[in-house]
Amino acid sequence: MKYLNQIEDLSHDITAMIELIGSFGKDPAGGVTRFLYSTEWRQAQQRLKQAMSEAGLETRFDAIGNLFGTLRGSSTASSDTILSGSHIDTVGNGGYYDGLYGVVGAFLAVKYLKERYGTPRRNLEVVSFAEEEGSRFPYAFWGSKNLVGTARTDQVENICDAEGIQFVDAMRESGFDFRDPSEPGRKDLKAFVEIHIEQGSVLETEHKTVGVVTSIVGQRRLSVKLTGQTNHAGTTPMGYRKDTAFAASHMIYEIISDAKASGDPLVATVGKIEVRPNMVNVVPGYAEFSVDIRHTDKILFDAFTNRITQKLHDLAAYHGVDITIERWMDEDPVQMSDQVIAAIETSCKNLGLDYKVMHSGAGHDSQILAPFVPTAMVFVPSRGGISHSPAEYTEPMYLAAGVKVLVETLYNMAYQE
Ligand code: HGY
Ligand code: MN
Ligand code: MN
Repeated sequence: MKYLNQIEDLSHDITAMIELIGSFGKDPAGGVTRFLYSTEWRQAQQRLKQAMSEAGLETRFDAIGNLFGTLRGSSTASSDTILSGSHIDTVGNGGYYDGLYGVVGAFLAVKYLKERYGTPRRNLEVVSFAEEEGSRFPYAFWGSKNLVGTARTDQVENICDAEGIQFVDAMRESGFDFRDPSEPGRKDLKAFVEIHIEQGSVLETEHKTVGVVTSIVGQRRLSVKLTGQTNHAGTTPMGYRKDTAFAASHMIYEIISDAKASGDPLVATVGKIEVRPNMVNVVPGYAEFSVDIRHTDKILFDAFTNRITQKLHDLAAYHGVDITIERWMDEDPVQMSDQVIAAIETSCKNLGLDYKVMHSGAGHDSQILAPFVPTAMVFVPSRGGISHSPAEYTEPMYLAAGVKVLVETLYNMAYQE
């Protein structure tokens, strides 16, 4: 579609909108924190809804707080919908672009197509998923899992955040509630395309403008809890201790050493550690740490997970501490749709963009939709490969390139025969 090259520079609109919506949750020290069902989360969703309404899209929230903006198609016979979007929530003190770029990019792409080409044949829909990160509560992909119908009430009805606020209370105080479990997942979705920052350094290193994502890593998150014996740091001989800090550090050393020995693309991360009572002169009787494990290959993914799980139990026995291991996230590696991958590659070629076909080391809503809806992703470079950090940044020209690929792809999917 040639008009794209005449379209005024998208990058100004994209950066302005990311700044506008991204300001909800802006941390004075830099970075952004916009957790599910927080005040800043509600403000961001409401401001997005207003912008989508002003652009003439039909807007609505679903039961749990996913926001949709729809451009109705002309062929009333076909209730086919082409969906694009990403998540509005962030990690703690994260960046401006993770998730929000995909929401803003989808909105601006549909807005441009409406202004330039009017009513599409099929419905075009923008989604701002309520939550993807699993940052506030120990549950990830709450938004996209409710869209496809795999989220379950029992998974969240007894969880709370670090302040002890119940998930259900936070949801209802935001004006949302569980969806009707008897309601089936959407059947009208014919494709989902998500644009997202790469959050790694491959595109920048290889000087590529765009990435076309063919698969998304499997991802597991464990919460390991150790119970030993709280005791006096001065009067408890070393041989008499049930020291959970020592046990945890031994376990963490073994996990990371095994991951290093396993080699790429396996990654394992211990991002959260807590000991109690966390006093300088007390042997800690309780320790808790997180483990985030990812791999593209299911067999090797399972082998590593099983191996370190056994090792954790063996080390707990060696240190004389009790252990519980809760696996609160468990997503297999997922292949994207060949049909949608091909559509995105065609768009890149039509636009003369230098692209790379690649896998994603980060998790995304696309991995939740892919088993139900033909899905693929478009990456744009992250400066220095940095993400989940206030230093997260992508040059405006790359932001624009990603949106142009999306405009071209959505045009071919929604306006053509
Ligand atoms: O953790 C991830 O991969 C994603 O950013 N939620
Ligand atoms: Mn993301
Ligand atoms: Mn993220």
